[in-house]
Amino acid sequence: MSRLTTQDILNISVDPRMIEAARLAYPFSISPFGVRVAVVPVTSGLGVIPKFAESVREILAAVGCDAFVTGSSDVAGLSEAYKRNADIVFMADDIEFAAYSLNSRVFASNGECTGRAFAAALELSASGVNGKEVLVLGFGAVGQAAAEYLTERGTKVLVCDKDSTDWKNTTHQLILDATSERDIITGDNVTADTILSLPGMPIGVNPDVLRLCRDVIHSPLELGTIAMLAKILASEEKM
Ligand code: 2YC
Repeated sequence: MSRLTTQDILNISVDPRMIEAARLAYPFSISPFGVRVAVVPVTSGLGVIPKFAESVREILAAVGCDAFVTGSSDVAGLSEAYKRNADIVFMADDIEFAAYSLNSRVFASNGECTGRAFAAALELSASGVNGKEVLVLGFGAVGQAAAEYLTERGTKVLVCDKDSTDWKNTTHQLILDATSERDIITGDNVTADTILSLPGMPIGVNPDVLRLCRDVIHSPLELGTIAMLAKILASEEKM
């Protein structure tokens, strides 16, 4: 899991396609409006990333949540979240970025939610993936969740590791890059019909190659964060 920099999250923007993709990945009908969400800064390990907690708050507020960043960090921050009647707590250390419901035992992990949501966004952009082939690069938490979602949708999933060669000199219409490799996808891999879904950070494609493609799905924090909220709302709706 690559660590974001403040530079990566300076221009946070939420677009309706993200909510649609998150709802496809985790179907929910409850409105997020008024759901009280606390974002707790965590100082362990490499410490706080300036603007990280505020960016998560901004994203959740943009989808209608009543979101706040706790004044305290770490355990004191968690207690503050309880005292301020939060329904959900978002927090991240160097290993895990997760969301916990304070009303049920449901929790959401960023890796899984990011994988499913970027696969769902690819499905929306391609107007369906049933019976089509998708190249998934990288098989960590994000790649596995993406491959699982695409398989559920009847896709022929071709999972390749960043070092394997059998995809390097071939073009693909649908590619999901879940590695954190820079410039892993080249002009030899895309056509004007190619759609790229890029959950990996840093982005694995240089701008010249991006310009060759039909569509590019990339957001450093927004789509994964909204998908975590969707997973909790969807799970609690089923209860
Ligand atoms: O500011 C804080 O509270 C820090 N403890 C946050 C550390 C986040 C580290 N993780 C990442 O930068 C990202 C995750 C958002 C998803 C993958 N890597």
